[in-house]
Amino acid sequence: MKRRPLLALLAAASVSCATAARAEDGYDLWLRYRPVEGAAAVGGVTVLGESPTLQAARAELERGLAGLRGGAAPSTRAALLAGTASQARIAGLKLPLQAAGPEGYVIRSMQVDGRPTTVIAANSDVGVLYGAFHFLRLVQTRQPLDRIEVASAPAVKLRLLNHWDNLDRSVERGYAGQSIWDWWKLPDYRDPRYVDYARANASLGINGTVLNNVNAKADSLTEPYLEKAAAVAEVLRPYGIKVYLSARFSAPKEIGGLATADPLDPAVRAWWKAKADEIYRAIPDFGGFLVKANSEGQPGPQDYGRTHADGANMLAEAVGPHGGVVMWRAFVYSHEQPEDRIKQAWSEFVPLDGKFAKNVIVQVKNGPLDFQPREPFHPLFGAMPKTPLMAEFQVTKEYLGFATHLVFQGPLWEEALQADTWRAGKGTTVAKVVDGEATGQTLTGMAGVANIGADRNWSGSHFDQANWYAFGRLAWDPNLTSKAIAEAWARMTFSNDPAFVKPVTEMMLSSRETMVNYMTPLGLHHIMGNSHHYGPGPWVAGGERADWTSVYYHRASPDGIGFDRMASGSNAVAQYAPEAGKALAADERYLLWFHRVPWDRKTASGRTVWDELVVRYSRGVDEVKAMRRSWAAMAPYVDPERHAQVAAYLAIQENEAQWWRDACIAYFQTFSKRPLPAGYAPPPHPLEWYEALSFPYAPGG
Ligand code: GCW
Repeated sequence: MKRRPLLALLAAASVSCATAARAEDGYDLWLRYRPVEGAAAVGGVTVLGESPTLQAARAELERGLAGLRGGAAPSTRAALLAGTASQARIAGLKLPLQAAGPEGYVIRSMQVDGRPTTVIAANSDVGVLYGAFHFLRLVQTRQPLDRIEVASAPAVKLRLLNHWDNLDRSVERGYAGQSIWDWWKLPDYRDPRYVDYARANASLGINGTVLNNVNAKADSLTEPYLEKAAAVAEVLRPYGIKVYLSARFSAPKEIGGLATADPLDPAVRAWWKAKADEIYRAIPDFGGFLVKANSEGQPGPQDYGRTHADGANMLAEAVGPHGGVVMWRAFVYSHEQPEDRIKQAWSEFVPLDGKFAKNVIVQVKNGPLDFQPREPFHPLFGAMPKTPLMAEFQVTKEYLGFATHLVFQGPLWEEALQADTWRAGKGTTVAKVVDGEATGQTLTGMAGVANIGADRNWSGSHFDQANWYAFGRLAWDPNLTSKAIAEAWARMTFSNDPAFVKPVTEMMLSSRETMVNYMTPLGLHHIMGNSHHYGPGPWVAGGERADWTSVYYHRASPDGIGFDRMASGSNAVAQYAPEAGKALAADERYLLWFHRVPWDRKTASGRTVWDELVVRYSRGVDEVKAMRRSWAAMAPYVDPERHAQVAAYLAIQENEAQWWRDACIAYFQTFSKRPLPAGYAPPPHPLEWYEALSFPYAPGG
C-alpha cells in the first residue's frame, strides 16, 4: 500500500525527464516506449505458449511495458494475459473470437481469477502479436486501460510493402539511403535491423514484403539470391511477414537458357513451375510474385502477342499449388500509343476482366497517372468487378518533395479510398472495392511502395515515418481517418502533451494540401523536373517520349491551359461511372486535369484561372512558413536533435516551395501574358534562370 504513491512519483518524475530533453535519432520509430502516466497500473505479463511468434509477443510486451512504466515494477493488483483460443485458459473466457478470423484479436478488461486482467486473445499466434501491439498503442497514447473492449480484424488480406530495392543496394525513388537489404552479406550476415523492421511492420499488421524492385533483375531468382531471400524470410517469419519477389518476365531466357519467354510455350511454363518449386523448397511460406510487365520497357507477354492474363495465369499456375499469389501490375502505358496515357491501363485491362486465374490480383495505383500530389482515383477500381484488385500507394515521396518536404500522405490516401466509384450505386467507394465488400472478392490487398532505407531514422526524415505508419494502419482498416492516424502517430513518436498533439496533428493534416498548392494547384499534374522528378519543370518538352514531358500534361498556350479529358477531348472521363465522372469533372480540385480552359475563365473564388493559380502557388508558400512557425513553437516538447532536423528540413521545404511558385509563375506567365494580381511579388529571376538549373546527382534515380 505504501509503495504506490512512491511509484507514482517515480513514474511522474521520469515522465517529466523524458519531456525535458533526451537525444533521439528516430531509430525507435513509433515504438519508443518512453514513460507515460498510467502504465504503472498494468500488471505483469503472461503470454501462454512458446512459438517464435508468441515469444516475440511476450518480448514486445515486456520491453514495451518496462519502458512505458519508466522502470517501475508491474502492478501486483492487475494482470495481463495473452494467448490463443487453443489454450484452455483463453478458451474458458468465452470471448467472441469468431469475428477475429485468422489474424484478428480481442482485447478486453475483465476479471480473471478474481483479479482485474487485460486479456489479449486471438485464434492464431500472429493475432496475439497484433493484439499485443494494439494494447501497447493504447498505453502509449494514454487511452483508459481499465475498460478496454477492442475487437479488430484486418479488412484486407495482403498488406504489403513493395521495396523498389536493387541488388546493388540502390533504391529506385528511395530517399533514405541505401537498401536495408544487404544482399552482399546475406545469407551469412543477418543485420539485426531486420528484426526491428519486422517489429515495426507487425505493429501495423503489415504481413508481407516484396524484397526487390519491380524493375527486376532475373538474378533475384537464381539460387544464391533465393538463399539470401530465404534468410530474410526466416527473420521475418515470426512476425507474420511473408516474403515475395518481383519476377522478371524474361527470366526463362536470361537465367533459364530458353529461347523464349512466351507464356504459352510449354517449356517456359515448365521452367516457371520448376522455379516455383525451387523457391518453395527454400522458402516454404513464400508469398508469390509481383510483376511489372510491358510497362516502361519491361518485358512481358505482349512481346509474344499474348495478353496480361496469359502472362499472369502462367505464373499463377506455377505458384498456385503452393498457395502463392501473383500480383500483376496495371501500371502500363506505351509511348507508341497515341491514346491519352491515363486511359491506357483501362483500355488494356477492362477487356480482361474475369480472365485472370483465381490466385491473381491486379495491382492498381491510386490514380491513373503516377502518384501525383493529386489525381482522381483510378477508373479501374470501378471497372473490373470480376477481378481481385489491390491498391498501390507510394509511401516514398517521388513526386512529393522527396524526404525533405513534410507531407503527410494520410489525407491523400484517404481521399483515394473514400472516392466513390459508383460502380454498384452511390457509396461504392474505392475502399469497398479494395476490401472486397462491394465486389465479394476474398483475395484483397493493399501495397505501399516503401520509403525505408538504411538511414538511421529509416525513412529519411522523422515525419516520413508517419507515412509508413499511415500506410500500414490503412491497409488493416482502409476506413480509418487520417486524423486518427496522425494523432496516434504524433503521440507515440513525439509527445502526448495536448499542446503538442493538436498543432502537430493539424500541421500534418494540412501538409498535403499545402504541397498541392505550391506544386500542382487546380488539377495540374506531372510538371516536375525530368527523370529525377525533383523540383519544378513545367517547361520539360521533347525527348524520347511525349508522355514523359510536362507540356503533354498542362498544354499551356496563349489560349489557355489544361488537358481536355471531356467528350470534346480524350474523353478519359468516360472511363468512370457517369455519376463519378460528373462529380470529378465538376470538382475544381481537378479542373486542369479534366478541362482545358481560357486564362480568364472564372473559378469558384471569383478570380480568373490565371489569378487563382498565382494565389494558390503563393498560398502554398505562406502555408509552409506557417508550418515552420508552428514547429518552432514545439521545441519544449521534442528532444533537440529531432526538433532541429525537422526545423532544418522545413527551411528547405520553404525554399523549395518558393522555387516551385516562382518557376511555375514565370513559366505560365509567358502564355497567360497577364500581370500578377495586385500585391503578389513577381518571381525574382527570369524564366531562363529556373530552366537552367540542373540536378545530375538528385537521389533516387
Ligand atoms: O513512378 C514511376 C517511377 C518509376 C517506377 C514506375 C513504376 C519502378 O518514376 O521509377 O519504376 O513508376 O511504378 O513502375
